[in-house]
Amino acid sequence: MKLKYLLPIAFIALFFSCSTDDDDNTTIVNEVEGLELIQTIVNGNETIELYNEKGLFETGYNMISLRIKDNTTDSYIEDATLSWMPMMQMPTMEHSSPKSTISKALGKDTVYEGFIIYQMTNTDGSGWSLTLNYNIDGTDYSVTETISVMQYENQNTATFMGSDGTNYILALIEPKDPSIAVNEMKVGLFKMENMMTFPVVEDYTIALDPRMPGMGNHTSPNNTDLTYNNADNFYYADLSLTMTGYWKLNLKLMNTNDDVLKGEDVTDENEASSLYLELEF
Ligand SMILES: [Cu+2]
Repeated sequence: MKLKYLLPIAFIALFFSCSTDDDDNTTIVNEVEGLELIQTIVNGNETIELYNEKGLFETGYNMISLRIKDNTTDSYIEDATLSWMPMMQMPTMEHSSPKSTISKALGKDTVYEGFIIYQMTNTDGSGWSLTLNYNIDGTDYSVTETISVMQYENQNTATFMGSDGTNYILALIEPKDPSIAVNEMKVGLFKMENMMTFPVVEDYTIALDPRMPGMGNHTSPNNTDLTYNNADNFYYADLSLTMTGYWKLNLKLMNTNDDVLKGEDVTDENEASSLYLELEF
């Protein structure tokens, strides 16, 4: 065959293969793109997939995305309702942790999301289990599975008893990617009502004094204290980081009467507060 006959055939073949690819791409949207699978939990006819950015649970704040697959149809459930209960088994007792409700991720059809704050773990990552309760078309399901929670390298969570006798959990949420700038700092503050219940603490104030212990304990200008935002139930501040390295974020927790519940001022004699979070970048 001559080239002038071959070329049109090649073009037609190219055209059809391209258009077929385009059709596939528009119908199959990957709703968990950019996320890493942590674990799958098989429960009868459903498989629950757990995702986050790192693909593993760590101590501190974990934003988690979930999908439920119908194993019969191999499709993802779009109208389930879900709740969860993380549980840590300790030698003498068991306890849960601060967590959010689970809701449909914004703009997604098959992805649900929420957060869990693991306040501690065993050195080998053991100790935790996760119970998932979900409802599909009026039927309730429940499954409990062992999960691994690894220890994060810095103190991104503080568990402490305040001078009011209440146990609190404070967790750093942002900055996730700190830079030499005034960063938005975001933390969650919860109280331990009992072993299972950790409600948000509202309207307290957390004084912020970031320091670099490795460099004469210098601070930085233009920081603000953490204040409560009732729109999302987290605390926000301006965190000024003037150089890379290890920062100790010294904190002082005050209740609505301005009573100090935990933490001390950093002075020449006192190089750090007993309440702090750590950051390294
Ligand atoms: Cu524990």
